[in-house]
Amino acid sequence: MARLIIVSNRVPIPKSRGASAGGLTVALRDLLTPGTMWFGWSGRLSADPSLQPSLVEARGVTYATIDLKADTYRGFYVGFANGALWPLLHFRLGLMQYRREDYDDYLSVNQTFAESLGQVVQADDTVWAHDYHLIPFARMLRQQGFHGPLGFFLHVPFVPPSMLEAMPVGRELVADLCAYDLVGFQTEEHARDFRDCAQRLLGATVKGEWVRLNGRSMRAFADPIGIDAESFHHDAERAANDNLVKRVAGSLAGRALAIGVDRMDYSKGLPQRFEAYGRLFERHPEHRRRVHFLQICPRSREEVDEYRKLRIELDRLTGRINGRFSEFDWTPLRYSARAAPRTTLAGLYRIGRIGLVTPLRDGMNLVAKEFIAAQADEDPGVLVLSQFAGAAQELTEALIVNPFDPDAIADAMHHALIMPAAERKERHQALREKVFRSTAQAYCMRFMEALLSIKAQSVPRAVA
Ligand code: GDG
Repeated sequence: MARLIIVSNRVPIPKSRGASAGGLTVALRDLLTPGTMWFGWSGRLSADPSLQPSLVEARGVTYATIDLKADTYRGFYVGFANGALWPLLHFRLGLMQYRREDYDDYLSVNQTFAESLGQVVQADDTVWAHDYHLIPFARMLRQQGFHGPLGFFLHVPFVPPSMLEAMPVGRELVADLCAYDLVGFQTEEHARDFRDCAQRLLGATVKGEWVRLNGRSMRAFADPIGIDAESFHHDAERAANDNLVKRVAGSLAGRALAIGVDRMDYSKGLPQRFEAYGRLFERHPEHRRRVHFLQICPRSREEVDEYRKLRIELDRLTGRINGRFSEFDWTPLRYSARAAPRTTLAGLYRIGRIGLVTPLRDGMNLVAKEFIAAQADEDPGVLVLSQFAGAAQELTEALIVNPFDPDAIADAMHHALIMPAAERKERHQALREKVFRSTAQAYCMRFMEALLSIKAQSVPRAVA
């Protein structure tokens, strides 16, 4: 029977019935029908791991995982994927730390994935791999003899040729992406940048969304990811009874809440956002004592030096802002490195008068969409959104800001705080419609349709 096999670095094996699902599981939920397989790393390291995946079944879905070797994993994950690729793809060349041995480990883990999946994949399966950890995977799975449809979705941005050239193995990465049949990007800009790289760096022929290289064609298209807006909206409504949400609402004592929710990552523009919040009180002192900013930023990737440095920087900035503006009965900035339960998060967005989403660069940014979905239609909050989040391509009725300009963010916060209810509702109505239309389900369906329609065409496929 034809199966879909999803491949990602980590595999979200459901732990218990009530456990809350992670990002990718929520996005792909509609595809997790009985018979589907999800393949990837178990999260365990061992000295001599087996290539034979261990299988766990939950609700008809098979979760197939393998262990990895500790030193190879470090080079793959900490070294190449997050020490070189992540900064590159977020336009941070200065943070890119490329080492040949890390790239070798990256290739080696991809090879292990391909060989292991090669043991269980069947000729009529369809394979969909996710994210920057798995760029060479298609080429290697092909070498295992798999000829079925092979798709890939890049959750993070892509870069233009002039930037990709700084990566010593940039050409190899683009060529490896071309080994997929279909590559999805969050925005048209990212898809175009990839096609430009294929053309400029490899001499590929590009026609529309099709790229032809060495006699074979693949398609690179935009497929913006979404959320399950309906259920998130209901979660937010129900969360009015959540104890933590009630406590936070009570603690505001009538002040407006500005809320930010981000993994603690340097791409999210957190220092600039904190700086901007201080500027708000300098430029618009009438808001002193009238607003609280709550930033939730669970720690992330602390094995990578740059993330540890960010934490120290945020601690320092929080101290500085609170030291400068606090009064005995008002602390302007609350910042927590602990993760909040998902329902609590939904409830907190809902009581937010401002949603602050100001990444310096972001594939999409689901927080922007969650903030919109959580709002009460009759009294909605205002989204302040970075022009460099993929979400800004769709959510044009938000207050769009340049995240490198703290004064601009401060002015947008001021604008949001004084915005008349009629304008808030009008903007919200337009945003809500988009978030409820461009859902996770729509994202999955678009991708699967595109992938399966490529399969239906003859091989080799012509561009002309
Ligand atoms: C990558 C791309 C792209 C955050 N804090 C808590 C928490 N979260 C949840 C949010 C949201 C998710 O994590 C973060 O998603 P983002 O899209 O904002 O960002 P990345 O993690 O960087 O994701 C990004 C995404 O992939 C999908 O393609 O949009 O551009 O970088 O859902 O709500 N969830 C809970 N507690 C927290 O404290 N429960």
